[in-house]
Amino acid sequence: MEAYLSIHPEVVEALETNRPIVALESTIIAHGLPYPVNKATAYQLEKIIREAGAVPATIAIINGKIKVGLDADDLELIASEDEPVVKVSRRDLPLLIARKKHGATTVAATMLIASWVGIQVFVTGGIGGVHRDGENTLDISADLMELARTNVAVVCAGAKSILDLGLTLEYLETQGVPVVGFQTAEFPAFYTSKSGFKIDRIENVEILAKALKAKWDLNLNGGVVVANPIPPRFEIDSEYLEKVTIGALQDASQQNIQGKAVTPFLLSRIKDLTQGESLEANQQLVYHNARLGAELAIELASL
Ligand code: PSU
Ligand code: MN
Repeated sequence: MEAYLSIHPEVVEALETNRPIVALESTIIAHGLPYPVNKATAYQLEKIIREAGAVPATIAIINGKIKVGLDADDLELIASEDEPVVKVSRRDLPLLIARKKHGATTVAATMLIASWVGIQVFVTGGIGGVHRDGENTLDISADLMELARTNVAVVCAGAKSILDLGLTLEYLETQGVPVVGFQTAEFPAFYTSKSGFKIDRIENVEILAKALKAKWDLNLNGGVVVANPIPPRFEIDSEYLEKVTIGALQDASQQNIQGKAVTPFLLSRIKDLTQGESLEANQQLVYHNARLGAELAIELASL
């Protein structure tokens, strides 16, 4: 295992001294946001986590090496469009490592790597899920299977309504994955706090940390979805979003987009169709998640 990993000294020290650590994914940087906004966002996320008293650990693959905690050169490489950076989920890890390529890790791959090094809290924007028409296409993100088996709490703003949120929640229920709303009883839908789907409301980080401890003490393996709604002032109108989403889905089907290209295609189309309006919302919701993730990591470290 060690031969494949390169852990940043700051993260090594935090692990050894049981300081709170928050993992961050890199697909959101490489494939979720455009350059140079993505780089600025990545730095800002790390800054927020540090200021809150935790240590950030952004995860990516550089020249086939799994890196936990990136330096400035790594971040530049992942963010810039000059070199190919492959979207890496669980199944893509072996080939990418063998070929010594660069990769940006999805929620699934980031969770997996975080768990290998002992990081329990991971902050992202939104998780993948069951796509619309997923009952026919079987397009179900590997993020959901990873949540079923890997012991990491994923702080997110729910999942985007490009997905079928009802089927996504059903799948997570079947797999025994707790989905909790942070101070909300409604599953948030990324750009909006509204989806119409009810989830368990959790009132504060103390209860959340205790619930995670209980889950893992009892060997109830798997993750927890901590759904943290976008702050109201940054929300996008949900009717408008639905219109844009339908347009993006039609484009994807006309252009016969398949496999792991589907999610990045839809995200990029929505960004274009909203003329960038979604960008600010996207950044703000991840920052909001970073604050909660740091608080949670601090609480967990104190138990
Ligand atoms: N959802 C978003 N933004 C993203 C992603 C999902 O709102 O950037 C990324 C995450 O990295 C997630 C991945 O793990 O897309 C899911 O891809 P797929 O549907 O191919 O599993
Ligand atoms: Mn898919």
